Amino acid sequence: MRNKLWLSASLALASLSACTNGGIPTSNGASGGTKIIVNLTLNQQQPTIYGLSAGYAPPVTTVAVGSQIFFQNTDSFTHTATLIPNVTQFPSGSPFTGKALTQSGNNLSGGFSSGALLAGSSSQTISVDKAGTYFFGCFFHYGANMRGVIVAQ
Ligand SMILES: [Cu+2]
Repeated sequence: MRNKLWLSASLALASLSACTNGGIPTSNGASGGTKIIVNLTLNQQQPTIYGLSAGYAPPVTTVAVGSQIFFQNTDSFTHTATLIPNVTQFPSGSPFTGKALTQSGNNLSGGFSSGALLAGSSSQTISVDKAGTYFFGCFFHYGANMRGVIVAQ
């Protein structure tokens, strides 16, 4: 029951956000830039120099300042890709609040969340605006090490 209610809410959110993103398409891979695949089924946990990572491919994405990225959920589950601000390593417990479920932000330095990304859908386009190491993760599966890193240089 609770799950069903939640699913309806997230579907409503997803359709809302699809209409409010400055005309940039938000579904089916139409977003621009370097694609980070979101799939906890296929991308098994692996070590990185930043710690264990699962669910994102690649687990560490290196991109140039001035370019763009986006996330595409190819899984059959809902995920998020949400920045963990102001950290130099992955926090041990989940750093996220319910705000992660709403799409927000369009650059790395200002913070972002894909919002609840339904199966098959893509995030907004995110500008790589400032060099740095950016940690992010999934609201739903942080405890399963669904985490990744973007290195902007
Ligand atoms: Cu997830």
